[in-house]
Formats: sequence, structure tokens, C-alpha cells
Amino acid sequence: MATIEQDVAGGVSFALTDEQKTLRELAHEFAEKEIRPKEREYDEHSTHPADVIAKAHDVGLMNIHIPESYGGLELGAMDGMVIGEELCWGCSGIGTAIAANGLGHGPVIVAGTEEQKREWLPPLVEGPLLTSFALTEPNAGSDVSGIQTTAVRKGDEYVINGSKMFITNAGHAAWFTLFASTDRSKGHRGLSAFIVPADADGVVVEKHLDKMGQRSTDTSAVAFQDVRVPVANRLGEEGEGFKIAMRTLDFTRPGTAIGAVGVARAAFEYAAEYSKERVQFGMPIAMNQGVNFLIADMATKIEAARLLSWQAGWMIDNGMRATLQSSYAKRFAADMCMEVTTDAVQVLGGYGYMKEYPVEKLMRDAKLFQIYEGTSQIQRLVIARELLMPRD
Ligand code: COS
Repeated sequence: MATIEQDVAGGVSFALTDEQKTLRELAHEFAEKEIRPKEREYDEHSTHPADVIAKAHDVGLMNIHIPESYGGLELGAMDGMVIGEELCWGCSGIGTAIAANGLGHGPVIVAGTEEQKREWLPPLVEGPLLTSFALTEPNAGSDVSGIQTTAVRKGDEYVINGSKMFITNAGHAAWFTLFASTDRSKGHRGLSAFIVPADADGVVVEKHLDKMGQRSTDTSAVAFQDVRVPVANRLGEEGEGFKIAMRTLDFTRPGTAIGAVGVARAAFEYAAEYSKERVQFGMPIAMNQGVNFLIADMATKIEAARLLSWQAGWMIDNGMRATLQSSYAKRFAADMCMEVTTDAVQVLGGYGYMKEYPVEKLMRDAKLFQIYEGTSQIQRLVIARELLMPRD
């Protein structure tokens, strides 16, 4: 098992580079000025944050991992960490709407040919185009190998039929990276990945789904009815789709983990401040051990989750396979975020349960981190397999 201690010559550094500090400041300021003022209203009406996405694109906080050779910033995973924490500190509904684009076009970076990258990546740099990762189906969530959508080759085209569920940004995407079976008899080895333009005949975004939290990220169901795409839109070879999806998720899960850190940090800040102001029994409740132990535990857990996320990001930037560390980070940070936001509601008591106070929203938003990009249970499954039956 790779660890930082074994792999770094010269020890471990927790220092951010000057560039990363600048990125963090930029993202924090953006979250304060562009995201926070809108988060409540957009949450209430489940508004797609097109205006914020466009501004994030303008200032260089979106599609940050696209290589320079295709016009992008080619920022690393650690750079993404410092940005992602701040955006989700602002609002994880809006932050996810921005960050999920990385998941949408991730398979093209992971498995695209030179030609495919030249065709599909530069437009994402030129304008705030959205893309969606179309993996999950009504009957295939955790079990990716159970995908029922089919892609049947007919000459120089594939004909795609099936339904996708819980697809982030689907109602606003320019194209999808879609996973379908090209050979049902082969299970996960029969899955293939495709780029499917959203305006192709037969692509039907069925409905915007009404969620508990992260309500300003659009989540929709999409049907693909006899959709024809050229063979040139297939990513990798037939049968490589499952591994392309897993390799993409290895990269994106630490980014999701750090989003959970941002939400937990926001909840912690509100709760800590409130505990100093709220007076009961003649003293601020922060003086009460029952409360200040909660505050201490919240801070400790946030710090631990950030370090796990950074470890995974650092390993990715140093060219290591980080499947295990990505799942450590995603599992721990998601569960931590649920605990910390619940505790923040507890510190605020009756007020915390009211919509008027921000921690109620943070607790609703937190829940999704335990579900999307692989549930906390799936992360444990990956962790156990990586430890007990390691692959190369
Ligand atoms: N990178 C590269 N290859 C990988 C991999 C990874 N991270 N993880 C697995 N593989 C390979 C395995 O080595 C195996 O290869 P072979 O076909 O050569 O044997 C193959 O992929 C199948 O792996 P495995 O046996 O582990 O597959 P399972 O069907 O048991 O499922 C889980 C694995 C459950 C981990 C996977 O389906 C998963 O991640 N599910 C959650 C999906 C998810 O996150 N959904 C959210 C979508 S985005 S909101």
C-alpha cells in the first residue's frame, strides 16, 4: 500500500505553493461575493446557477484540469482541492454545479484520443459549456456492471437506447459522457463509453428532480431513444467503459471529499460563532463543556478530512494510483460532513432547525456527499478490496 511516508523523498510538506494560496484567495472571494449572496434563494427555488457558472468560467475557476495543449489551465488535483473547498464553503449546490463539469468531461481527459480531445475540450475553455457524466441508471446505481443502456453498432454508428438517472447538470449540458453496454454477455467487460451531444435526435431530458439538498445543482433523468452517434465518439475500445468510469472517479472523488470539508467548515464557523454569543445559565454556551467538546471534535474531524483529501490529491499529482486514498477521503469526509453539520444544528438548538439560520441548509446539503460519486458503503467496499485483495 502506497503511503506518503514511503513515497516522498525528503519528507512531507503541508505547505501550499504561492500559486495555490492565490487560487484559494480567488476562490474564497468568489464564494463570498458571487455564491453566498445567492445560495438561499437558489436553494429555495432549486435554481440552476447559470450566472454564477458563467462568472466562475470567466475568472478561471471552472474546467481547471483541461491540459494547456487544448487551451486549458492544466491545474493539478491539489489546485482543485483549494478551489473546491472554498466554492462548497460558499454553497455546495452551486459548487457542485461548477465542479461536476470535471466529472462530465473527465473521461475525455482520461481516455480520449488526440483527435477527440482537440474536438471536445477547447469549446469548454472558450465558453461556460456544461457536460454531464451519464453513468447511473434507474436500476444500476452502485452496481455499475448492471447498466442496461445498450449501444449497438450499425456500420459507422452506434445506436443507443436506455435511461439514465440522477444526472448532474443534465438539463443544461452540451454533451454527455455516456456509459452503455456493447455486449450484455460480458458484464462489466462489455461496457463502453461514448460522447453524446445533447442535441442529438432521441436525447430527452425527462425531468428536473426535486432534491432534499444541494438544490441549486440540476439533477435530471435522461432518456436515450435510438440515439445515433458516430463510432468516432467512442472513448477507448469497446469493453473499456467500466475502467474508464473507475479511473475518472479515482480522480474526482477527492474533489468531492474536499467539497464536504468546505460545507463542514461553513457549519463549524457558524456554530463556533453562535456558541460565543448565545448566553444560557448566565454565560456563553461556549463555556459549557458539553458544547465546547462538540466544537473541538468538529474542528478535529474537518482537519482530518482535509488531510485525507490532500493526500489523495497529492498522490494523483505525483502520478500514483490513488484508488484507496480517494475512497478513504470520500468516505471519511462525507460521513464527517454529515456529523459536523448535524452537530452544528445541535449547537444552535431550536434556531439551528429553522430555515432562517444557515446550518439547516448545510445539514440537508451534507447528506448528498454520502450518496453521490459512490455511497459511503461503496467507498468502504473499495477500501476493503484494496486492502485485502490489492490490484497492481
Ligand atoms: N481503476 C481501474 N480499474 C479498476 C478500478 C479502478 N479504480 N476499479 C476496478 N477496476 C477494474 C478491476 O480491476 C476489474 O478488472 P478486470 O475486469 O480486469 O477483472 C474490473 O474493473 C471490475 O472491478 P470490480 O470487480 O471491483 O467491479 P465490481 O462490479 O465489483 O464493482 C464498484 C466495483 C462497486 C467499486 C463500482 O461498481 C463502483 O464504484 N460503484 C459505484 C459507482 C458510483 O460511484 N456511482 C456514482 C456515479 S457518479 S454521481
